[in-house]
Amino acid sequence: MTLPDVQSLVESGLGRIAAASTLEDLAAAEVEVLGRRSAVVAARGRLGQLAPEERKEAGRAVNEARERLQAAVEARRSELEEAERARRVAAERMDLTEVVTAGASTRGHLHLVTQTRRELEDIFVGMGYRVAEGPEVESDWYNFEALNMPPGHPARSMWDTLYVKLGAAESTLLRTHTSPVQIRVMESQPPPIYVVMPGRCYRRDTPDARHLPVFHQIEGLVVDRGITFGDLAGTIEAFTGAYFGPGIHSRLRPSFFPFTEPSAEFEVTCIFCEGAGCRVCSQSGWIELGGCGMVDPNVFAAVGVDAEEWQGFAFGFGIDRCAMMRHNVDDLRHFITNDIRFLRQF
Ligand code: 2NL
Repeated sequence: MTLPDVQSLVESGLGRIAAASTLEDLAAAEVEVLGRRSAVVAARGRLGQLAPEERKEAGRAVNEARERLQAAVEARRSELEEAERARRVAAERMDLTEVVTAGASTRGHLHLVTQTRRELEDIFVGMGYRVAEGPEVESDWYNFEALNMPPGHPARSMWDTLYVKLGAAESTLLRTHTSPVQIRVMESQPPPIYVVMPGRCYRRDTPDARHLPVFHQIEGLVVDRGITFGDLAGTIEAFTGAYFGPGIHSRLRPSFFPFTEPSAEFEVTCIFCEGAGCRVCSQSGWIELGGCGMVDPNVFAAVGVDAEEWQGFAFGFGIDRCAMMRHNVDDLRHFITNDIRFLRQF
């Protein structure tokens, strides 16, 4: 055995190791290059045939060859392990952007009542109104007194109020309508005012298909010079067509509210029979949606608006009720049951 023999043995071994492209192939290469039947092991076996003076140097050369090959195997193994790890990380990488944008089904969507509220806001914003919000826990002043209902006024019994245990008895309550926000708006800015206030309201009620102790209302308020009942009727008609569609109209019928004078209920064409008469509208062709009227001078007095200079109208109706009518929902309680099969439809 000559030193060049050992040299070529190392070179071919290194070539085989470098050619291994997977960990399994490297394991096979290791057996071929360093295993019991390998050229290095055979060379070591032949050392005994050498003359003693040659044996020492040849032995060292064979040992070095074995060590170089062993080191090459280890180096290649860590290279392949690193590549393998990188490949696995890439393959198992969780692409969160993909999950988020995969489609509406995984992301969820706004509740029908919220969608309806936003659509109603958009309609009024399109007519030049601003949107205002206010607290859901209110004082007696904002919920009743400033709205022309002094303590003990019989009109207060129109609302079965939920009171909060805070301060003097019955001084703090969950607002029964969004009208307190209108009072706050009139207190905070001078006319002209064109504003709608959507929000959650509370009344003591036993839940059934048409009543819940928590519901959503949107009210509108206009205060300007020369505002007439005709402006009110036109506004209601414009809103009705915009929300329910061009075939749906509105009409006003005399009514009473403590904060408006004169007052009216407003009805819209029955969207189920389009006015022909059906079970839902009791054959009348109309469905009541809300109330409205000209702002009572006593309300203007409570907030310091001069009723000789400024006139105004206000209206209010249920957001939940609009959603029920437009989407043919037969029970208010669906809105709070949170059954995913119901929610997914909208
Ligand atoms: C209904 C009736 C209505 C108002 C709300 C109002 C507010 C102020 C002054 C005058 Cl500050 N009026 N709001 C007026 C008439 C009717 O709501 O049935 N809502 C569901």
